[in-house]
Amino acid sequence: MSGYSMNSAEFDKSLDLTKLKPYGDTMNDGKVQVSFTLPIKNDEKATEAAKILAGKMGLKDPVVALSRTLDKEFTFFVAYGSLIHDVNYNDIKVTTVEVDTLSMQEVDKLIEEEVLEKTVVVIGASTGTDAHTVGIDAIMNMKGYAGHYGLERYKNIEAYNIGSQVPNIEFVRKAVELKADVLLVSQTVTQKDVHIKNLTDLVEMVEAEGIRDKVLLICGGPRISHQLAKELGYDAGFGFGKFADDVATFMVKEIIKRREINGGE
Ligand code: B12
Repeated sequence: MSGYSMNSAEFDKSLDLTKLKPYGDTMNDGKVQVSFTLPIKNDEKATEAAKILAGKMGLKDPVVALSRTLDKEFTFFVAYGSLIHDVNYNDIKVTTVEVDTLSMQEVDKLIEEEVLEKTVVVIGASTGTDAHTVGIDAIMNMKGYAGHYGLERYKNIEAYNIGSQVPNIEFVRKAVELKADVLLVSQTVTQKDVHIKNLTDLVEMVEAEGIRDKVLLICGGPRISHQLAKELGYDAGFGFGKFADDVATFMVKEIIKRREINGGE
């Protein structure tokens, strides 16, 4: 029977969150699709190699749905099958930024009422060798992104976006010069873990400069999670689907919280 035709009671019974599997068109069928490239020419033997590899990935009854020649010696494959693995959803623990996101107006009001200085100074960049600007622009630019205004538009935030491929040392110097309250770092390229090394270097520089406890250090990017950020010594990390209002809410609430802990300093 297809999952689509089940009523909700039957549906609930066949869903076991302790053994969660991908859903194709029937509950628990485990259907997935994978794509990859092999450095071999596109022929029958290549398709067989792709099928065997898909089987070794844990796909039962794999089928190669597409093999496309990329070059004389490279072939792209799409294969599908039923995943033999499952996951216990109930056992999963994830560290996330826990704040109820406020609107731009609410954040501005909170700064006005609760933060002693007039404005919160924020400096942002894509640092190291990373040339991607669109992510940090999405968070900072006046016009914003996907219907969320960027930090430059906030009345009580002084935002400085200093671009991409900014050396960490220059970024830290600028933060000191501007007396920044918040440092925002964007990292998009994660090949060979280049982001880990760069983010670690930055934390070390901020510490060496003696400003670590005076600033909020926040990183973001498509493959950045809050958990990774915390592990690397950052105060928070924001990834895919996060916007200026999420980070603005976090930073302002965190500044207020820290001020309260330090007795209003
Ligand atoms: C546009 C683009 C480029 C442009 C960048 C132009 C520019 N001015 O930015 C150009 C052509 C220059 C480029 C170059 C390269 N790119 Co490129 N690029 C892309 C592409 C197509 C889109 C990225 C993008 O703009 N996303 C849109 C933004 C809005 O999304 P976002 O960055 O995730 O940002 C959101 C969140 O992550 C978060 N966020 C991001 N940063 C921050 C920071 C903070 C503080 C916070 C709070 C939140 C936050 O908020 C944003 C809004 O929700 C992606 C593929 C893709 N479709 O994603 C590849 C991609 C990122 N590029 C890639 C690569 C490999 C490169 C190159 C190395 C290629 C090469 N061999 O030369 C070079 C990099 C050179 C370098 N030194 O950095 C890979 C990265 C793989 C990896 N994981 O390492 C990707 C994934 C393509 C791929 N599939 O291979 N690229």
